[in-house]
Amino acid sequence: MTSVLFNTISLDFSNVLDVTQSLGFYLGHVQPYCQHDWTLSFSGEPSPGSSIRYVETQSMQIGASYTLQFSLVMGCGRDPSPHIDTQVRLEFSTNHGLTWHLVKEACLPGMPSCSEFTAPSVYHPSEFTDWRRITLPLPHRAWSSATRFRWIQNYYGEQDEWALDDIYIGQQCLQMCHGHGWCDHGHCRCDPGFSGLDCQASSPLSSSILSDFESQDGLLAVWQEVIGGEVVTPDMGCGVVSSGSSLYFSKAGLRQLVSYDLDTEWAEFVQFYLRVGGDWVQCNMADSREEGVLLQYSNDGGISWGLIAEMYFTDFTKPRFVHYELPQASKTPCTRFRWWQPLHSGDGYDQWAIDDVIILSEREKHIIPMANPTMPQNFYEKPAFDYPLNQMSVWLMLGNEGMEKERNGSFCAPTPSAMVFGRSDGDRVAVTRDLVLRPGYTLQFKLNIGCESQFSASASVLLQYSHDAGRTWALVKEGCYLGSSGAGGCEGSGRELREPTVYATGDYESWTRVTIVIPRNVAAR
Ligand SMILES: [Ca+2]
Ligand SMILES: [Ca+2]
Ligand SMILES: [Ca+2]
Repeated sequence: MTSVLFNTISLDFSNVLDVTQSLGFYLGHVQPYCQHDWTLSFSGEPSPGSSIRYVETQSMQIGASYTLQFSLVMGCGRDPSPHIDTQVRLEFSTNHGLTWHLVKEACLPGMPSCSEFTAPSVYHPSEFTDWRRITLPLPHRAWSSATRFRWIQNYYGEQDEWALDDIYIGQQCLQMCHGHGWCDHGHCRCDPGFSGLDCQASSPLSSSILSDFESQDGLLAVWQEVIGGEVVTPDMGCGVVSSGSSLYFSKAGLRQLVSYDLDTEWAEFVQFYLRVGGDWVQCNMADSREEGVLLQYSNDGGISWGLIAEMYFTDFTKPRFVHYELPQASKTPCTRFRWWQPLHSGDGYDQWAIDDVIILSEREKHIIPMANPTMPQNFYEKPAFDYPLNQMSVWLMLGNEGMEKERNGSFCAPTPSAMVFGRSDGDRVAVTRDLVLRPGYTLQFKLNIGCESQFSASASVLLQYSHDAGRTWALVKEGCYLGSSGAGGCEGSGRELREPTVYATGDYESWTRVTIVIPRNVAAR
């Protein structure tokens, strides 16, 4: 007796013989579907007495460095049936179909021993309104001399069609083509814009995001995927998150926001405003940890995701500004970011909203002309000290700026472009021109005092504001400590402990970024 040992399947469904040798399917048809010429598609009404439809592979020899890749579309533009679970599950069996397991198990916050947070290999129509490629490295559990795979839909109505195309199961390609190509018998066929043996970006990618979500048009110019969310005005959704409209996630199915791939080699941080739940009855509160929002990055086109931050839902019951330094591993020529809510209780539950997302690269220094300070909201980063002309438009007055000649350029060696205050013993000050500020604006700068680690409060730098053309000055933020009586400085419901905007030698011996949300009383005029 002889047996054919399958260890590679590669199908574009143009050859029916290949298909029938590799796959067995129930209620599926090899036919054109949703702009693809040949596919394996599942359509039609459920037949009486049968509630499932599926496709199953032959038994295959699967080992280390095997991969599974396919294209999936669900509904092809038609909305899924409400209130039934029409998801398609991708499973494997190593005992001839006796028992089946998900190829990828869910790994969510709160679950023990998760190395990274991932969605399971269960596909919801909201993510597959058009053809999408999925690439999965095959886990150790799936290795055997006789592994089968199946795609299965347990429940469906007439409109819950789906189709598969371009199935590949076999040896992995180099770096999984970085998630930007098809793996074809071990070789990458790169997507447009990517090239080389392992599909690197052919030309440099954009390196910044500034998104204020003021209109639905143009959203997809900045974001690759907005699933389960839409731009809403302040009187809808969860209310004002930062300013004006926000991106509000409330729908059934997947809820995620994914950026395009960015060149983040010189990016430093990501910041945004987030709210989970809201004050109005229609915007209700998440009630478990998995219903919070995760911020993740991917260096391989979305195949795997590393964590930047978990936004725990109870921390965001009010709109909150957050700022995260990017981890070193997320700084590559091709990195994307996603905000993902792993679980929620369905359409109209556990809503969240995001606003004013900024990812900024050193390569794209910007300056907000003071003549037109209402341009990009709350954005105010790194005046271009390289260009003296720009300085003049920012600063009304500089006192003792520069260094004495013999020490010039010697301040804290690695400062290619900075404003240095080192002349004389008199006041050393930088005063901006008048700015129109609104609540929610942020102020950011990098600071270095003395370039030494010895603490001293005797030569602190104060950050102050004036509402009366410079006659009187007050700290942008007063300190707020336990037991402090100065209640005026402790605004907000949280009455959280807070440092004043006073910066002392020793705390700022290396260049340190300071980010301040402009308090309401400072923004008001
Ligand atoms: Ca095809
Ligand atoms: Ca906005
Ligand atoms: Ca819930």
